Amino acid sequence: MRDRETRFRRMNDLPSTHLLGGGTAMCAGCGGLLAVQEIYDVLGPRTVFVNAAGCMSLLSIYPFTPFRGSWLYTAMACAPAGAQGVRDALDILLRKGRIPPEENLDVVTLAGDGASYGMGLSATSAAIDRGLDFLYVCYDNEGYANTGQQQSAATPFAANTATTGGALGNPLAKKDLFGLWVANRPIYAATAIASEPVDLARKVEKAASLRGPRLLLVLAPCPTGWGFEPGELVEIGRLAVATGIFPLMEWVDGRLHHTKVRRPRLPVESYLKAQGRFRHLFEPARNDAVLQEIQRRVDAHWEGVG
Ligand SMILES: Cc1ncc(C[n+]2csc(CCOP(=O)(O)OP(=O)(O)O)c2C)c(N)n1
Ligand code: SF4
Ligand SMILES: [Mg+2]
Repeated sequence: MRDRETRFRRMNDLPSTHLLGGGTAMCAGCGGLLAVQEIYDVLGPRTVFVNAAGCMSLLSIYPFTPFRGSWLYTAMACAPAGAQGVRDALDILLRKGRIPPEENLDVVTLAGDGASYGMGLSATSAAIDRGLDFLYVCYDNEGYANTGQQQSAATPFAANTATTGGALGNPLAKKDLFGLWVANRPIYAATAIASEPVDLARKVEKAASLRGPRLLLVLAPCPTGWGFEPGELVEIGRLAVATGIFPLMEWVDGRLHHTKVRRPRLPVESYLKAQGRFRHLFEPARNDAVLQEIQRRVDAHWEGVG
């Protein structure tokens, strides 16, 4: 097995086709893929995925998909508009009696953070405004992973990506997509992660029981882009929750809840130092100022959480 440093460096040098080698499209230990599997286990085959271009698009190579349900591939910016078209078509077919009610499908947008936090945001906002009946699943691997992990609006402060390097890494804060959705007062919004499968399954069940715009924002640890071994996927996910850097939350009935409150929280450092993208904060010398700033931001979120 290659050591982490070599693999992380090599990842940043690879062209966009790096995921297609070796006869398999996806990387081992992909947190996004595990989340999609867990979500699909709950939703079942009466689902149509409307997928914005990204790593998950590699799951489906026309005319095949690994799902029993349906799959529609769209450009990065327009998956919610594609979801509207599919929903409208299904509604018309149902109204005209061309398909029986039992052939109705749940419409699920599946998009990465690059699409969701950036170029697809206006299509998302319009879909929420129209009250579109869809579940939006954002698998957030905190970068444009499919093209070599360039920085996105979801990249955390201080992380290194293919386009943010040096002693500090990304100087910007991660955009609050969950907060943007909540500000639009959707029927449902939640954060989740595959390494907390019971929490995730309950949220998918809840979301599936509701109608209207619904968000499931899933943190998707990415060994290739974040610089950890595939076998560490679940541990990285658990650390994200145990340190509080990724809060598990739910917005339902107009109220915000934290679904897992860990006391005491682990220092955020234990999550950061397990990943190549933060190595510059520890080597060749510790950057205490940045480490304390990251911890301060995490603590600020949890202040007053009961
Ligand atoms: C308008 C546009 N720009 C660039 C691309 C090339 N592209 C394909 S996938 C991708 C990365 C998407 O990032 P994200 O949405 O986070 O999904 P991930 O790759 O991380 O799964 C990019 C930049 C594209 N398909 N469309
Ligand atoms: S680059 Fe990351 S998100 Fe994309 S398939 Fe590999 S592990 Fe998954
Ligand atoms: Mg991404």
